[in-house]
Amino acid sequence: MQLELLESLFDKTCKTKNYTYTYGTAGFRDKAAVLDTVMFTTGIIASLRSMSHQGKAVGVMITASHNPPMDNGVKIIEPDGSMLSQSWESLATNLANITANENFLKSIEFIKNLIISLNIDSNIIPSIVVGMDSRESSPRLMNCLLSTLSPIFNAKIINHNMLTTPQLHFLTAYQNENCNIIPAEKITVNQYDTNFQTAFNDLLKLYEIKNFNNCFNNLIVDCANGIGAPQFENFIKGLPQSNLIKFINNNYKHPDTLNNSCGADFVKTQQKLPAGVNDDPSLLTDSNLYCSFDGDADRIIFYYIDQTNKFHLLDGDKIATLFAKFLKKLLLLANLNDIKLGIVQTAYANGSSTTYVSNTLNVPVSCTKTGVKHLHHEAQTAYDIGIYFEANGHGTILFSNNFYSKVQSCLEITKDESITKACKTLLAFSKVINQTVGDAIADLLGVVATLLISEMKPYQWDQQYTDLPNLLSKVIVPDRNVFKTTDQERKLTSPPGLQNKMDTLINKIEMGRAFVRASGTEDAVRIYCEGKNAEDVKKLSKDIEALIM
Ligand code: 16G
Ligand code: ZN
Repeated sequence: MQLELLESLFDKTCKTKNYTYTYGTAGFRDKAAVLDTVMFTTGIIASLRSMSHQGKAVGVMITASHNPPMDNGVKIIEPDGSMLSQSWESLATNLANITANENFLKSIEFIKNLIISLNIDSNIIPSIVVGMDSRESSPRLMNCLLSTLSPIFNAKIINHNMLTTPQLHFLTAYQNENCNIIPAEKITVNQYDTNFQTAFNDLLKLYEIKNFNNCFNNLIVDCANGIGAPQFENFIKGLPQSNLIKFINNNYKHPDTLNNSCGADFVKTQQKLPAGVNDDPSLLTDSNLYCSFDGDADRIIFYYIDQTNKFHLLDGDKIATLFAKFLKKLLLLANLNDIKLGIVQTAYANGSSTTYVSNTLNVPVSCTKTGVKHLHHEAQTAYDIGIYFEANGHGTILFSNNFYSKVQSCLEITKDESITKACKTLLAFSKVINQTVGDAIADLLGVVATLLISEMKPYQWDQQYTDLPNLLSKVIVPDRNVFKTTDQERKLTSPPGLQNKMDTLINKIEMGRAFVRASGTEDAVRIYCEGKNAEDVKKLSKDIEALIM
């Protein structure tokens, strides 16, 4: 390693000193102004990660998702498109904090030890795929990230510039899967687009669907003024009926408006329409379907208004149950009863959805901690078709090798037309879904295809079950780290005695349920409450807040 060169790059780039970084629920996230040092070290960690995978491409995405415009963040993507392995999260954190708080030689010592302890061959050339969202700070932080890659590691860099987080996950995996056929520099977002456009169009062809008006007049897409806007505007050029799609909050060239009174997080937590819908009265009708992306388009939630203009949310729980009902029916039609279908949720899932999945759909349901990596892992290990969604709209479906081989062999054997069609639908549907990570664009295609094939309007989708009244709030406390949980974040173990006091309050209300957890992306503690009666829920939430503050 050229130590002098590394030291001069370090001096030039790492202006933030005496600062503690934490790898949160989904990477490092903070005020953009303090991220220079951690971007520099993340470039180094990504290179080492690629070298430890024999030079396979590793992705690095610069984004802070639904956070406000002045924040930013970074996360590393494994060669198969999944999120960074947890053992490397702590390595990334340690290097960032040594670099920010100790002298340069300590960072070098850490890097050298890492190379030795992980048996990394220093001759391997790393391959890094990078991308960023539309924030104002992203290009500056990209320079910090890239600073060591060529000079120190001689890395092969594919820079996709601005794209959505799930596009980068997909393209990282795609580059590795096709490394013997397609040169890395020929891979662009076009491959992503063509892949999902073709999958969607093939699925609709199976049912000869040409017209979307059975389900909705217009599909209104709120892009949170983020990177999803240009990417999806371009994407729909390859879709039928694209004239029915109308955009709002697509002002990505004004990054100060990002996530401001719009986007998936706003609509889900406020339970109301985003800014922009009301500007044009023609957009507001009960025959439209609406959806909101978040700032980097890895989440989506849907909604509609009824004839009295009342807002109805179709969140991640509703997306999961829509998919589960549809896929279960196909499995039954094809007699594929030994393919294990299941849903993975978090504690935030509405109690009604969990009851509906278990009692009405008769589909097994698991609960994990918040954060895609936990849900993804459970969906992958527990089921052949693992549907995972957080209530906030982050999720996807994973299809196992066992799924593909069973459906393929059924297709080869059967002479029955309806079984053939069910098998073809299952295979075609699995291609519409981005199996590397939750993806607003792919999930949108999945939802629209399901509604069209099932001939369902938004209000009929909503009729599956009725959400229990619920409230999510956040409080700022002196030290959120004292809030420790167990049982997939459903119970507190610390501060001592708090859970017992909460239980007394929860038991007082009908169908009461509540939990408290420290946020992994913000300096705050979140309180979730639900119950049969909205007034009770409000009171419960206030009472728990009072206990905490
Ligand atoms: C991140 C997570 C999201 C989770 C949220 C919780 C990923 C890719 N994203 O955005 O899944 O719901 O954090 O935030 O894992 P919180 O810890 O602040 O409540
Ligand atoms: Zn996001």
